[in-house]
Amino acid sequence: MTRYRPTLRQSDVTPKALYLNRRALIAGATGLVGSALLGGGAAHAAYVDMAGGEEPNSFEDISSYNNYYEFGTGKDDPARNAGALTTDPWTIRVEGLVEKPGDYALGDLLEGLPVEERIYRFRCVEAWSMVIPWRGIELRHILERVGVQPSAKYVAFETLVRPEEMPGVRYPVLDWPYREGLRLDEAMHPLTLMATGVYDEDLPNQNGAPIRLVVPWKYGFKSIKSIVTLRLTEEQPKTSWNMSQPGEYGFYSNVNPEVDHPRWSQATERRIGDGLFARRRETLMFNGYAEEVGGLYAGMDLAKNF
Ligand SMILES: Nc1nc2c(c(=O)[nH]1)N[C@H]1C(S)=C(S)[C@@H](COP(=O)(O)O)O[C@H]1N2
Ligand SMILES: [Mo]
Repeated sequence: MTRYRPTLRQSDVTPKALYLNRRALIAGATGLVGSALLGGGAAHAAYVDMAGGEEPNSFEDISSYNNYYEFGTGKDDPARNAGALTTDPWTIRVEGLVEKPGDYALGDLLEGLPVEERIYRFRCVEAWSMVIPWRGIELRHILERVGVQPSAKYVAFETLVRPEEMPGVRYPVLDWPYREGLRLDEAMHPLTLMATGVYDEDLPNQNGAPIRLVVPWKYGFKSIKSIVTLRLTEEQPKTSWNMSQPGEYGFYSNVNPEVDHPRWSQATERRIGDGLFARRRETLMFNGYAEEVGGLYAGMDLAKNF
């Protein structure tokens, strides 16, 4: 397939050497040396910083500490096992309440849509976090392209299930395929990305290549990877974690320091890459995006609709 690339190449606008340098330094020496020399604004000039100036995690952190149960439940399983996944060609089935349903080659579905480069906070429900520079397309542009019918109220997403290449799906840890869903207004929000890259690389397989959802104000599990189905529905779709443990994982799953998980607090988080003895960080309402997305939930009881 056509590798999905911005018209303006990263190398034209970003000092790519800095990225490579930074990564080499971090790999070769200590993280401290790398980030002290090359962290901060200059190296991320092409990205819109939507993480309040916080230092992005290294490419190594982002691509080596993952959750992707199709490749195993350990944090290092995806990096070890996902390399074998074939991500080209890639087809996305668009179905349900849409004007133009069909099986779309990924390149055709994305062709010509504006490419965004944004640094977002990412907060996992297990109370760790990262700051990640994503490349992607706003989901709303994809939905506009396929045409949403007026009766549609939700978007359902499904991940590929390919047992030959995904050792984890042989085990019933979740009811495969991995499923997620958004209310239509959440899906249409400009912060909601379909990511195709991190830093100036195509998405590593362990991060959900060739395309995954990113919803920065929700817990990480909403950001479903390696998407093969988009379905517009009238009913609220089933989601994997809610099906598996409904008392622990709701449909909304908005980051909320005031609503604890039944088994642990959500008030603070551990930033991946901080030293073992570093202070935990305060978790922010809607992961710091309250100003942008708070209005979507006006009048809702967020302790009930967790
Ligand atoms: N298909 C699929 N998508 C998934 C998961 C998964 O197990 N399978 N894990 C989720 C969870 S719990 C998190 S925290 C994020 C992790 O994304 P990252 O590995 O890119 O940081 O992916 C989410 N998307
Ligand atoms: Mo997660």
